[in-house]
Amino acid sequence: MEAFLDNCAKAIVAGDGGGAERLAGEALGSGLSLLQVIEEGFVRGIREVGRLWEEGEIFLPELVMGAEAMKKAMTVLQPALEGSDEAQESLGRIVIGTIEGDIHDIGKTLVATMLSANGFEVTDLGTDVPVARFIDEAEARNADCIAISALLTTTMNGQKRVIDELVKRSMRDKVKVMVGGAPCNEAWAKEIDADGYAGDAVSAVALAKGLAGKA
Ligand code: B1M
Repeated sequence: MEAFLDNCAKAIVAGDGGGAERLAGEALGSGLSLLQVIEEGFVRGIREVGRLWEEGEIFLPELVMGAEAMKKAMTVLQPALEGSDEAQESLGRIVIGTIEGDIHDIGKTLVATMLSANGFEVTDLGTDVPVARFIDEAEARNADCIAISALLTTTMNGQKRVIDELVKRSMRDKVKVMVGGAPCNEAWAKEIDADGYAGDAVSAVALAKGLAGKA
């Protein structure tokens, strides 16, 4: 198990898309927890890529290759995660996206997949989503919650702008707001008056259930 997870991480660090895809395929039929394979294998790898890049040990093309390998693995694993949905009663409607100016989507997509697999009706708006679009889509879909991902310190303030705009449109009491992404934390959520922060996909599901009163 340890060795398998190490190989998953190494494939991402090496930017080896073929290897990552193959290992993800092996994980499918192995009886291993797919979430564990993602978090302790592939995600560990992409975080290591980030660290190496930050420390100047690798360059942007290698960062991109690591991300591409990560996406290949997730493309294999995502349908299986979604497949854990057992046509349960909807726990609520969530509109999710990565805030404007930010194109990081791996974590956001994982959160969206897990929310959907756990019974929420999820509308994924993708990345680089303008503040107004979060609100327009939430209104159009009568969403219970807006979930905003931000991976950059330069874009996280957009999460606050969504909340400010909800207040301006007198919608704040109708829609919960949850935030997440690497630079965010509980203190930030409190500062911007969000309803909650989650640090990973599993706690995002727990938080969403709590906000929906279904914990
Ligand atoms: Co970028 N990048 N990147 N990047 N990148 C970071 C975020 C960075 C920390 C790297 C570093 O310096 N160590 C750094 C940000 C620094 C900062 O802001 N302080 C950075 C930078 C600077 C940049 C560029 C500016 C680089 C450049 O061009 N000079 C550029 C920005 C582009 C833009 O968005 N405008 C850029 C580009 C890229 C790539 C395109 C190469 C690629 C993204 C590919 C893609 O997403 N399609 C990329 C990657 C891969 C990373 C790192 C290495 C990994 C991100 C990732 O996918 N992690 C990242 C380093 C890091 O995060 N340590 C980095 C795996 C993922 C599963 O985790 O996204 O954290 P994460 O999601 C988690 C939790 O955060 C949480 O649950 C998820 C699952 O556990 N979560 C939520 C996430 N969203 C949530 C929402 C919720 C709840 C929980 O509710 C709403």
